[in-house]
Amino acid sequence: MCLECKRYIKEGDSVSQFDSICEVQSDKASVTITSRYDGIIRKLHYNLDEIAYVGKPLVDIEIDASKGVAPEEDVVETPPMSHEEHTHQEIKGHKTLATPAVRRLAMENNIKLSEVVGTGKDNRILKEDILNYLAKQTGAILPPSPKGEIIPPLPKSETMPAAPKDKARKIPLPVSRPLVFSGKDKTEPITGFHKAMVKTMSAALKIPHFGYCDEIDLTQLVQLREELKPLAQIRGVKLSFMPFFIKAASLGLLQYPILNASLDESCQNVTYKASHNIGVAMDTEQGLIVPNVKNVQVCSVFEIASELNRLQALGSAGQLGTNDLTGGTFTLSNIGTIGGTYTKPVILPPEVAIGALGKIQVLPRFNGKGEVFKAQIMNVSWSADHRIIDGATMARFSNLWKSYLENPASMLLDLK
Ligand code: CAO
Repeated sequence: MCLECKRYIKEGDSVSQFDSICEVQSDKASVTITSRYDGIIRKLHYNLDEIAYVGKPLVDIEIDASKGVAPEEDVVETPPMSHEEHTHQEIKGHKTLATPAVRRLAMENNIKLSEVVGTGKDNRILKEDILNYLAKQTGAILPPSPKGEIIPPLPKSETMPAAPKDKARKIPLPVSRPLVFSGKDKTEPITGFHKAMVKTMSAALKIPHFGYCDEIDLTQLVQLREELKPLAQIRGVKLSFMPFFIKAASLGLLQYPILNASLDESCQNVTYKASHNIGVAMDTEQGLIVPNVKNVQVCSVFEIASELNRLQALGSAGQLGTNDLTGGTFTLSNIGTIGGTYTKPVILPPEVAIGALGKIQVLPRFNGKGEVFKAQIMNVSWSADHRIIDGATMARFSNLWKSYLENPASMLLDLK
C-alpha cells in the first residue's frame, strides 16, 4: 500500500519512457515511479494523497494513439525491499532522478542509484556522480577536489542551533484576542518515516529499559580533536566527536559483548553479533533515520569519520540505501548537537542497548589537586534491555567508554 504524495503528470500529457509520473511514500520508502512507455496519459486512477494499492492500476498510458492500441496500465509496485529487512532502520528515501543513459551506466556497473548522491538539479544523478561513486568504490580515498574536499561538510546552519535573536527587539506586543476563534483542527495521516517510527517505538515499549547516566570530562578529547581536525580536513574528511565516541563504544563492546547482541522473540536465545555495526541517529528533513557504520571493530577513527561523512551526505539528500539503514547492532544518538544534558533513549529493537549524548559544555570542575579548572563536560545516558543486561554490566561498560574518552591516548593501547 502506498500513498501518492506528489504528481508530475495530468491526463492528456505525453510522457516518454523514464519520465517521472508520481512520488509514492510508504512507511519504508519514498519512491518516484517513472513511465515504462512513450505515450499519452489517458487515465489517473488516484487523486493526490489517496492510498494506492500494490498491484492495482495506477495510470493508463496509451502507447500508440495513432494506431489505436489498447490502453496500457502502469501498476503500483512496492518499494524494492525484502521481507526480512523489515526493521526500524529501513527508513529510506530514494528519489532517483536520472536520464536513461545514466541509469544504464549505473546498471552496467552494478550500482544502486539509491546509493548515489545526485548533484544535478533536484538531486538528479549525473554521469559524473556515477563515475565519482565508482572511483570511491575502487580507490580508498579520492584526491581532494579543487575545492579541497571530497564530501562537503554540512553547512553550520543545518547542524547548529539558530543564533539567539536580539532580545531587545523581541519584546512581545500585546495581542488583541478575538472573542470568537475560527481556527480548525487539522487531522492528517501518519506516513513515511514517521509511520516507521510508530512501528519501531511501539515494539520498543515491550522492552524493560534500564537507564544509567554519567558525566564525561572531554577536556583532553576536545584538545586532541582540535589538533587532528585540520589533518583530517586535508584528507577531505570532517572530523567531529562522533568517530571517537563510536570507536570507544566498539572497544567497550569487545569487553562487554552482551551489549552488542539481540534477543529472539520468545526470549529463549541471545545472539552475540560478530560485527559492531554502530547506528547513528540522524536528524534529517524527512525525519529520524538511523544508518550504521559497519564493522567499527576493524575501522580506524579516520575511517569511521569518512564513513560518517558519507552517511551524513546521503542522509541529508534523502538517499540512504537499505544496506546503510539495516543491520545495526548498537546505537549512539548525539542529541547534544541540538542541546540538552540527560535524556532517556529508547532502544531500537532488535538491538539491546543505546547511548544518548548531551551537549558539551564548559563547566567548573576540580582537578586532582583540588583546584578549579574549566572542564569540557558531556553527559551520557544509556538504556539497556534489562531482560538480558544487568545494571552492573551497563555501568562497567560506561566506565570503560568514559575512561577511553577522558584519556584518549589510552585508546591507542587497544587499537588494532
Ligand atoms: N555538544 C556540542 N557540540 C557538538 C556535540 C555535542 N554533543 N557533538 C558534536 N558537536 C559539534 C561538532 O563537533 C561540530 O562542530 P565543528 O563544526 O566545530 O566541528 C558541530 O557540533 C556539528 O557536528 P555535526 O552534526 O556535523 O557532526 P556530528 O558527527 O557531531 O553529528 C549527527 C552527526 C548525525 C549525530 C548529528 O548531525 C545529528 O543528527 N544529531 C541529532 C541526533 C538526534 O536527532 N537524536 C535523537 C534521536 S531520538 O529521536
